[in-house]
Amino acid sequence: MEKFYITTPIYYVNDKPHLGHAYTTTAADVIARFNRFLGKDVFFLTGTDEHGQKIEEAAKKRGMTPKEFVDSLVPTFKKLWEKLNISYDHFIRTTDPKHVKAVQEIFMRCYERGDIYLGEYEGWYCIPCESYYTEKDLIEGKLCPMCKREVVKVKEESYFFRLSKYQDKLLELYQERPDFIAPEFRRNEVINFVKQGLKDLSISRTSFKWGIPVPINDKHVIYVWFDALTNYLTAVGYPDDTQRLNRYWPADLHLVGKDILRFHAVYWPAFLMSAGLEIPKRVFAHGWWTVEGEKMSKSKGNVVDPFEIVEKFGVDQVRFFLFREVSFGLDGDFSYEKLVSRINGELANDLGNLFNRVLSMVNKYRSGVVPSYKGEFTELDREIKERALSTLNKLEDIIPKAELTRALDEIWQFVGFVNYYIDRRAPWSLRKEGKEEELDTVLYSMVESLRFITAFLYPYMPSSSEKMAELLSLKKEVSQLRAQEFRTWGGMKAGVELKKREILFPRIEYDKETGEVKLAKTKKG
Ligand code: ME8
Repeated sequence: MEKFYITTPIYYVNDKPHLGHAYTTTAADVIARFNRFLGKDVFFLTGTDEHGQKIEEAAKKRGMTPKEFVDSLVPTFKKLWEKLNISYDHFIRTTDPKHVKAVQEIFMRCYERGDIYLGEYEGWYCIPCESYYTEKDLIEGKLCPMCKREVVKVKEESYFFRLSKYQDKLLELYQERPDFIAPEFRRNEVINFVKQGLKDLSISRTSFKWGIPVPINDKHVIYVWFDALTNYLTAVGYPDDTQRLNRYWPADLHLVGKDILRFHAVYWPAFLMSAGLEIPKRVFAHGWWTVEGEKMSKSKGNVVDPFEIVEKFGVDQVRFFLFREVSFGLDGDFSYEKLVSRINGELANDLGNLFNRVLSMVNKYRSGVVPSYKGEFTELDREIKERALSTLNKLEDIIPKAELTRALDEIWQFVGFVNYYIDRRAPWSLRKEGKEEELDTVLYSMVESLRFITAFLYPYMPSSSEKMAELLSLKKEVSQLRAQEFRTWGGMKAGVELKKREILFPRIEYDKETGEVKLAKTKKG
């Protein structure tokens, strides 16, 4: 069985999870679910990044040990993933003893290769971003170029990784494997960055203790990024479980936000080359969300709390919105109005109404029982069939590449086509004209199309898809549906009794002043 190993970043455990975190993880979930649907052996990893200076400082402020502090924070992430219906296979923590061992092992491999040496680091460091900067990177000589907070001067003994040695090898990698970094414009950014020249990277610190000790010198702890990136190896058995490692490594897809692409597409492959390990197949960087035109920030008080929006609007409504509203890969803007408009317009009207129409017509003309297919009568009968099958082919091509918005467009075109098919084939007219055989084919085609839509939407909206499957009386749970059941038209069994209609996506009203969400008075869909 083909494998598919997909990862999210491991999140900084002391940041309260916000929409941005939910975004990366939900995207990974969509891709993981789709790959399971394709019949692959999926391993989907997420977790928490728990070492570093800022955690040590935050724990101290609270009078806790760093370990007590991080232990108290992990459950919030796990709760959020449950709420968002995230089907991860493993949750890794960088404080896991196995991980500590893996990081020390890879450090030593690079060291033995001659790629790590002791020196002195003098420069600037942003504690919240855990990133090093040179003087010229800074804004106004003192602010971090990423988060715009004040940086601190660091001067200390440090181990360095010979990143400069890997400059040409990295450029070769990007040339030989054009798919390694996506989207394309991000790939170009990375190539330009590397062409400007790479400096050796400081990979250890001595001024604090909360980290993984350098095995040959316990005055030093390993730089959090060297530590964090290694999680992708730890989770698949590195260094001891070679069977598991050979099964899953290299990772098929690292999904990250644009801010951490450099770590994944430059530093990470260099570390792996040095350690003699294979390079992941692809790193995809998505864009960032702003909120009503502004950067999300605690000080502005506009951080979107994923727990709250899921509670108010529904998990699938939020999941759908994230990939429908903004082309995955680009930056986008969140607003409550846009969310409500997608829910009412596309979920309640386009999709919800489609289910209602089909169920009520099968109910009216065939007492709720799926008729048998009597062959094609018109060009449209052929077209609906072809479109269902070709949509699946397209999804198969684009979802594994993380083109989540394009894939949803394809699905929505099919939803639109099914609505169009019903309007044009007008079952009510066929009834009037006494064309009962033709009516059977049209009703069957409508129901069979819903079966395809249920499967197509499963990765994006798993619990709604489950409800759709119940309405269609599909025997299997949606998570057990497999692409091979959708290779030919006709999987829906004749004689099956459909369930009564149910409102899949209620229309809602949102009061901007109070933040209250109500069901809309005129219910459609
Ligand atoms: O970077 N819009 O963790 P992190 C979209 N621990 N995505 C956003 C966002 C926004 N406004 N804000 C943040 C780390 N993100 C490291 C990772 S991996 C070996 C170590 C995304 O908790 C961001 O792009 O800061 C990134 O993918 C994830 O949230 C980062 O989370």
